[in-house]
Amino acid sequence: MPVAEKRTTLQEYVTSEWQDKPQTSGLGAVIMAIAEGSCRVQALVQQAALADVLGVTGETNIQGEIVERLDTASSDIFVETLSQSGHVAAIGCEEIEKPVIVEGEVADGFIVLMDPLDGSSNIDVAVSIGSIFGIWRKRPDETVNDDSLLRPGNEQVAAAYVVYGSSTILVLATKNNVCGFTLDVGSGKFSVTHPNIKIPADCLYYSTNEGNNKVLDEPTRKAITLLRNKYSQRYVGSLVADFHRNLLKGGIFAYPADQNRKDGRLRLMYEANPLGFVVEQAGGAASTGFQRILDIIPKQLHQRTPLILGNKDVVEETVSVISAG
Ligand code: AHM
Ligand code: MG
Repeated sequence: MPVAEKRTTLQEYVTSEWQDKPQTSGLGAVIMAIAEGSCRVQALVQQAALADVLGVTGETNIQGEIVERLDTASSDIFVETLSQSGHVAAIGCEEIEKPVIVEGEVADGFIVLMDPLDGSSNIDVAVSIGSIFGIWRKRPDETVNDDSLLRPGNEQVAAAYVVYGSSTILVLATKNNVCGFTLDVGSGKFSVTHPNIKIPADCLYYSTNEGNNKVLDEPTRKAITLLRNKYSQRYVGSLVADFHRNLLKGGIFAYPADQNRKDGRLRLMYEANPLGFVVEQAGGAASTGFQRILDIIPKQLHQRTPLILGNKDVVEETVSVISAG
């Protein structure tokens, strides 16, 4: 019997979690749209060059970064599945300059912010990549416009990410509950494999781009040195994969501000906020070095932020060194 048949499927999970709960009505459909999209994206990731999806499009995105063909394909797939879910009012996406306002908006709609393909530099070299989603409930009676997407991370109702690695795993976080589901490629179904994820008490790893050491300010360099002296280094260069390992094994990820990146490297709305939400629900913490990520009042859809997240005690210690100035 295929393994997936013996376990609770994602569909069963969302049905049992949220049916009869008006405040989360429709959220299950949004999650299943993410699952359907990620199933399609993982098929492209697996086929890679065979599906003719590797290489660059020749365009740069709103961040001025080179767009890989798989970035565009993933963005198109998730915009399609989320728009067709019937419960998404607007989508903000790393690859699309302006928000996608979904026609035929429904009253109980959600707003989804996404990085459809995280880890672009690893696409062509068969290293783990992923997708990241933050989910906000549309305000009652709100007519959605571009500004409707600029909500702080602490208003998220759920967040999810998918890692396309040696297996494909979807991690879903709602208030106080983080659950991991593994894809059975044969049936196309995700089933529970990692219930009730809590970040382990002991931090094993630190993940940072050591090549940036020379452009760090003195307090930040000191904070990274403390991490280097205590923990093993692991750095994939795909945020979602580095984050997932640290969540399951115990660890801290740091992409702080530096001389070349005064606002940091990573994006607030569809990288830092969703993963900040996940890590907090799993008992960890997420900070800029000076402020809780989820409390940032956003000004722009594509704004960047320094990001330090993982084990709460280690994040707090790191932040205290950085902010001591
Ligand atoms: P992407 O969303 O375009 O893939 O860029 C974000 C990625 C993260 O996944 C990763 O943590 C970071 O960029 C790596 O940056 P660097 O190569 O500077 O270490
Ligand atoms: Mg990314």
